[in-house]
Amino acid sequence: MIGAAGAGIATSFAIRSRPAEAAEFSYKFANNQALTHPMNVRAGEAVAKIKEESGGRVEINIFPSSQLGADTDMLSQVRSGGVEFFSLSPIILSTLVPNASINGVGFAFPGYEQVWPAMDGKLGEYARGQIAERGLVTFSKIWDNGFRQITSSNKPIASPADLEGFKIRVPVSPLWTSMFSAFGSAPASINFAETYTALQTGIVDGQENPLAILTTHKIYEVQKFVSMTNHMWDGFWILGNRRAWEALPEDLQEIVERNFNDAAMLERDDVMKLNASLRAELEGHGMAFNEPDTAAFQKKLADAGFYAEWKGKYGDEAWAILEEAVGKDL
Ligand code: X2X
Repeated sequence: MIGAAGAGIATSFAIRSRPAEAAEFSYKFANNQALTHPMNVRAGEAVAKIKEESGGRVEINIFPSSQLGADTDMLSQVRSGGVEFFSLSPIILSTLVPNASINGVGFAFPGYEQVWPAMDGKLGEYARGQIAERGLVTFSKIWDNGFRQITSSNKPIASPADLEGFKIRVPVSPLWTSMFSAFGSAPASINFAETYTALQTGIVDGQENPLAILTTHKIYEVQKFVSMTNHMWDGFWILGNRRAWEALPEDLQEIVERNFNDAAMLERDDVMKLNASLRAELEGHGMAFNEPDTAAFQKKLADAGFYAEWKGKYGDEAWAILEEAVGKDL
């Protein structure tokens, strides 16, 4: 009797937990961006294709806007398997993979002409090697976040002196804190999930992000000035939990990886166009733009010992790959 009842319970449990229409692999993809950001638009297309091409075997559900948690929590979750995929700035990823942040060195990249050959070439390969050593999976094509610009609620940033004592939100990463400390600012490490509120309540007076995010995240509602400093280039690696990745048979891995990489290429194009064209739209929302002389900012960092310090931290090998990628001595 007990055996029969037990079997009955096991059967009904099995039926309930695996309905006929459920995908064989049902994975979550968490990220910090709004649904309207090209990252989620293109990722949405990619997961639809993955479902179709896999004959319904792989279903990836996107959780945007830090719905499942802020970046630093999600980084732990993707390591433990709480989420299977998570996209993260390489600069924040450096809290786990120190040298992953090297693309973010202040004023290293002159423009996109240097970014993509570097990230699709040696510098990206170097970063992916470091990520793999820490047990996470990532795809070969990094997604674009963009060149970062400083915004403020109370003044335009026209010269390095304007950054002295400036209360600025920075993402959680030693490189960001170090860079704004070198400017003499008062950087506060705050996850993106709490950034809008921190600006709204005046915990900080400024933040820095690419123009696409100023629009999709409605930062224009809580900031007035945009200073086009282009101080660092930032992207998003899609990170995967290794066990979840290895559970996929090779043919399904191929479908997932190819579609995410194809989507990355489309997303790069979307973001570049947005970052080049959004000024008028943001002015329409009341933002005021200025274009500071960035050479003065770079000199300030050099004088403060920022480059020497980070060359020491990353080591000569990584630094040489960076200098070759950006085509200049830093
Ligand atoms: O946190 C930020 O500012 C963001 C959205 O740009 C990153 O993910 C680094």
